[in-house]
Formats: sequence, C-alpha cells, structure tokens
Amino acid sequence: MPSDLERAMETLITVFHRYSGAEGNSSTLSRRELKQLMEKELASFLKSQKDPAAVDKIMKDLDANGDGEVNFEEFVSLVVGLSIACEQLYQKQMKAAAKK
Ligand SMILES: [Ca+2]
Ligand SMILES: [Ca+2]
Repeated sequence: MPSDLERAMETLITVFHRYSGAEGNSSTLSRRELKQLMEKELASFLKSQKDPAAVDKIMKDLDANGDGEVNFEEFVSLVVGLSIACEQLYQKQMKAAAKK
C-alpha cells in the first residue's frame, strides 16, 4: 500500500501527463495545455486571479529554461509555491481556531 505522500507524488505525475500529452511535446506543457490544467485542476486558484493574462504570467514565471514550454520540474515549482501559500493559510487557521 502506498503512503499518502507516495500517492500524492504519483498523482502529481499522473495529472501532469494527462495534460502534457495533448499536443506537441508529450513530456512538456504548452501554453494551451497549462491553461487546460489550471482551469480543470486549479480552478479555485485561477478564479482568485482576476487578471485574464494570469496564465501567461504564470507560464512566464514557471518557464525557468525559457523554451516556451513547462516541463515537469517547472510544473512542480508551481505546486510547491502553491503548497507553501496553502500551508501558511493552514497555520493561520489553526492559530485562529486555537484562540477560541
Ligand atoms: Ca505537450
Ligand atoms: Ca521550460
């Protein structure tokens, strides 16, 4: 039986490849593939980004090697960044709950 963390890693890989294979290079996300992934898998995060150019901005930030595509390593940095933000929120909520 895989652990929670092992399952989470496997999920990251599966989700990435579910979208990366749609067009062009099957091991990287094009702009359109990244947009699809974010609309389906990060809908609430994308909704909080009111800027319609948010995907372009995120794509530019993520594309560390500047090839116009997002590879798995670059994708993971997005997940890590979002996880850190979520964890900070989680801590805040735990502190608020403890005060009551
Ligand atoms: Ca692709
Ligand atoms: Ca890249």
